[in-house]
Amino acid sequence: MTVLHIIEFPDPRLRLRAEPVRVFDAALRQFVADMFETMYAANGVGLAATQVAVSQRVLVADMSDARNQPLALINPQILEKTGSQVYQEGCLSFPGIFADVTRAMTVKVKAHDVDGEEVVMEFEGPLAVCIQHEMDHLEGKVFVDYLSPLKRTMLLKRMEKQRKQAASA
Ligand code: GNR
Ligand code: NI
Repeated sequence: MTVLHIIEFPDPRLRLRAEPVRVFDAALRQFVADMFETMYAANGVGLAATQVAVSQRVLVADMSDARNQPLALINPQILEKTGSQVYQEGCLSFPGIFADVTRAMTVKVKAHDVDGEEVVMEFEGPLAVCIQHEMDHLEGKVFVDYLSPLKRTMLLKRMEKQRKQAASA
């Protein structure tokens, strides 16, 4: 297994709309294993293929405290959304910044698992936030897109400043 490189804002590849997976083969299985390895190594709760510069509709997540509930969704589609919630989000492609985002409280998602079987699952609360955040990545959308221009500019400047400090340390 391999820990993949996570690309960071403003890498233009974060803006690509990912392509559907058409072949469920050993290479896909290996890629999903590498995405889990990468997510766990980075202490993330989710990861979209877009973030490792692979423009394919693949996401992984694990919101459990014990880090033992891996979930991989291929070609996910939202069937239903209900309610709303505000959650403080971060993103591995935006290190060091966090902001409140409003999203649906529950989402019902149709997807394929890594074997190509169709699955329909419902998510609620923080896991629903994570799934929506990852599905956005597959559309080229990122969490700061939901913020006001002022707030977005402030946070991106903060991220840039931290980056420069880290580089000169
Ligand atoms: O690790 C992550 N934490 C997180 C916290 C709140 C809301 C969403 C997330 S997802 C993020 C990992 C990531 O960047 N996934 O795309
Ligand atoms: Ni993210």
